[in-house]
Amino acid sequence: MIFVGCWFSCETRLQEEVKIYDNDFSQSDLSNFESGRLFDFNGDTVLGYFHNEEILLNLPDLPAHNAIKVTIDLLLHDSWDGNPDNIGGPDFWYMQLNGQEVLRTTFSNSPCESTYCLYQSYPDNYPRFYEPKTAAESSDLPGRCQYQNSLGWTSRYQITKIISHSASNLEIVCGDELKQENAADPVCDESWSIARIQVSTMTLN
Ligand SMILES: [Ca+2]
Ligand SMILES: [Ca+2]
Repeated sequence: MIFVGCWFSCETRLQEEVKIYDNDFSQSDLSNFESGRLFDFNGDTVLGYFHNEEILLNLPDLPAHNAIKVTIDLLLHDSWDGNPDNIGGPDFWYMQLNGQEVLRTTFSNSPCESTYCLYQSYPDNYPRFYEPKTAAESSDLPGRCQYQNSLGWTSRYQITKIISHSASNLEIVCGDELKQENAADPVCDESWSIARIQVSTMTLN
């Protein structure tokens, strides 16, 4: 038995974990997606890109379980502005598991100096104030469109959520509310994609 920390209580222990889904899109497999599309980013096939859009992944026929773990490798392209409430933001990204919002946050790819910094809420829910790219797994990737020839304009995050869950199906929704009223082409200004989704069912006691 493996001790899994204090997500539910400090006595909670993991009895079983079953990987039920693992898709890095290298096989162009979109079979469980209600809608979706793929593109090539920096040499890898990824799910995307999106701007003011939602994706929905439906996983039926799950084995018996009482918790679920979802891990998403998220790519944030170009000039995400984080928290500021103005013509450029806030730039929200969210995740829902069977209708329950488990993350609603903002991201920022902005430069950060003492005189200028657009803060983000991740790794917490909005509104909190962290420096741009806090908790990013990598932040030296090229942008997708506006800054496609510059490194440092796509950041990659690995986001893991564990929730209490026992239904026989799981519906994963990810989406954004991006705002860039002063851009001629807002989709080029900021967008996101997903490099990998992993899902495990868990039995905790
Ligand atoms: Ca922007
Ligand atoms: Ca924006």
